[in-house]
Amino acid sequence: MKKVALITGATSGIGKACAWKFAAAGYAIIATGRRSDRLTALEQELKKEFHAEVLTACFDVQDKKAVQTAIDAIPATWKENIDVLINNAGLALGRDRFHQANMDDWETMIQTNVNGLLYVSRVILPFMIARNKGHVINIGSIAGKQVYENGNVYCATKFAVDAISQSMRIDLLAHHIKVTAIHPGAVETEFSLVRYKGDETKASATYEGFQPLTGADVAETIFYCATLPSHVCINDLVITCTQQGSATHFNKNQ
Ligand code: NDP
Ligand code: 8X3
Repeated sequence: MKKVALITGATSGIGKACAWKFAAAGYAIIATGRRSDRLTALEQELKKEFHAEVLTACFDVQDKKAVQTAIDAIPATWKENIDVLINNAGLALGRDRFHQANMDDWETMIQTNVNGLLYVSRVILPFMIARNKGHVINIGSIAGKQVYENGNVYCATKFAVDAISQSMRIDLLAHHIKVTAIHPGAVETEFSLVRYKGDETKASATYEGFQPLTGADVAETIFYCATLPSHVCINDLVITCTQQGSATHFNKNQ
């Protein structure tokens, strides 16, 4: 069987760009997300464009049972041969002062960005361990390296992704499984539209005055990490656009 990549959050942004990048390189793709119409469209695109082998699995990473059921339903020849797991599904909701933030938003971010990543990894890793190989690529954020004003719980979830990635790497060392954490700065995707709950003005203002990364830029980097020789593992990688110097410093166009 071809190399297999399972990508969570493949319906948009960085995850979708990864599906295109890995499919173009001949990987078989397991694409997941909650929006089934988008998964179907992606499957059709990748088959048409690259004659790719594609499976889709529609589930909410927040739901432990749904994760298990969806992965149980993946044919054994696919799930037993996953080479790369890209834990990408995630979101920010709101950008409010700590004492004014919506606690449901907090719960959704923790449940998705932390628990979802844990659930998917916990179910997939035994297959990698059985083969004594594999690569887990966790999508953190520059917000998991430096906190910023009103970033509170989103930043905390991404700090957690950083810690989980470090810990996973140690626990999986004996099983020859690579763990890479990728921490992007600003990437223009649907991320801000989700964060600002459909407010297009606020979402597009996020990227004003500089040229942000695209999902494809990040996918290129992920692909690079995934295709290094078997004895080489990028542990931790922060990627920003050239006009971003930290979580909060930008060299904006005058
Ligand atoms: P998008 O909003 O474009 O994509 C997010 C993806 O996550 C979608 O495919 C969405 O699919 C999926 N997703 C969200 N919630 C769930 C859920 N509960 N269950 C399953 N899938 C879910 O944003 P990005 O591509 O930018 O974000 C991808 C990752 O990159 C996230 O983890 C984000 O935190 C991180 N990141 C983004 C940055 C940015 O500036 N854009 C910078 C740093 C990190 P669906 O809605 O169909 O379920
Ligand atoms: C997304 C980047 O800076 O909006 O993780 O948190 S940021």
